[in-house]
Amino acid sequence: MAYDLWYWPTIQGRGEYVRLALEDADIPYNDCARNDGGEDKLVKLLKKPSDTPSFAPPFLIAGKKTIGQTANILLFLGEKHALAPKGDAGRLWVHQLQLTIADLVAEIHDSHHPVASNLYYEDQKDEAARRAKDLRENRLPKFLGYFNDVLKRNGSGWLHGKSRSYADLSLFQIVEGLRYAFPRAMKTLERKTPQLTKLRDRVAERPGIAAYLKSERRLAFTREGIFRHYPELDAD
Ligand SMILES: N[C@@H](CCC(=O)N[C@@H](CS)C(=O)NCC(=O)O)C(=O)O
Repeated sequence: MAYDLWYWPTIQGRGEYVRLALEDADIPYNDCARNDGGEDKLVKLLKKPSDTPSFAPPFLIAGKKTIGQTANILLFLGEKHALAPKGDAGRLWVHQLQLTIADLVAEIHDSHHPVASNLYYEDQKDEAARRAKDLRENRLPKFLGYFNDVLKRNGSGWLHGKSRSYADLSLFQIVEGLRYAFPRAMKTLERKTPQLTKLRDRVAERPGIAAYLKSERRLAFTREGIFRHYPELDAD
């Protein structure tokens, strides 16, 4: 049975963390909103009465279950498809790492939309410049340094144990996205976080991921997504 993934059709966004897990583990799925009329169907589904309504995409339909929240979807897939450790301690640790990645994703988004998601970037450029400076100088070093330390301490090249989990795949996306959005800052930051760069390379070489990245299923980074490149927000 293929899963139905529902996410906005033209951006990687938060749907990408789910796609990377599905692609890496070769799990069949329909990226439903990318079909003709799919975006309208997504909007209708979000409004449809349900016992378990999702506040926002992504959400995954798995038989009778509809599962929302990126980290929650990954928790589900991790258990079902060996994308996470089996034991409680490892499972919760990987979930904790994923929630920390979700915090980072929100901060990255807020660097170009610090005042309101509903306003254009152009309407909050001054605030964005201040917020992006803090992201580059304080928050990214703290988050990336944290993940670099976790990788170093574990010592296998993965965040936990001896094999990849969905959190490793998500961290790959973080490095890729930040390289796109903040190329100058990342040059400096990656010099201090070599474990992260190695992880990025290891994930990119995985057969399912390498094939996905070459396919048309992988959308490009754009200024519509979470990672946006505005040269004025970047610096060494
Ligand atoms: N915490 C949620 C956030 C979901 C979310 O913010 N989705 C965005 C797209 S990436 C959205 O469509 N938001 C609509 C809204 O917040 O009104 C998750 O990680 O899945």
